[in-house]
Amino acid sequence: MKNLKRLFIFLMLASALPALAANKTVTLAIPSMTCPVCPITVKKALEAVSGVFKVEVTYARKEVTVTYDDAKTNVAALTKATANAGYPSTPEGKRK
Ligand SMILES: [Cu+2]
Repeated sequence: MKNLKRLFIFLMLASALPALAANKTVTLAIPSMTCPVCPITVKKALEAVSGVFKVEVTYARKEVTVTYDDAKTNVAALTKATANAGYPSTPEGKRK
C-alpha cells in the first residue's frame, strides 16, 4: 500500500511538470503597421521565430500578441524579428 501511495504522488508530480515549461504571451506595439498588408509581414516574421506558436495581429490597435515557449525564445528575439522585417516593436507597458 505504501508503494502504491508513492506511485500516486510520483504521478501527480510528473503530470504537473509540463505546466512548468511556461508558455508566455506578450503584446508588442508596432506603430509602423500603417496599411492592412503590414500585419501579414509581421505575422510571418514572428511565426518564423523558433518557439513561437501563436501570433495574433490587431491591426486597428497596431498591436501583435505573441504566445511563445520561454524556454526557446524571449521578448528580445521577438522584437528583433519584427525589426528585421522592417517593423520595430515595443513590448506593451514599456511604450512611452
Ligand atoms: Cu503595409
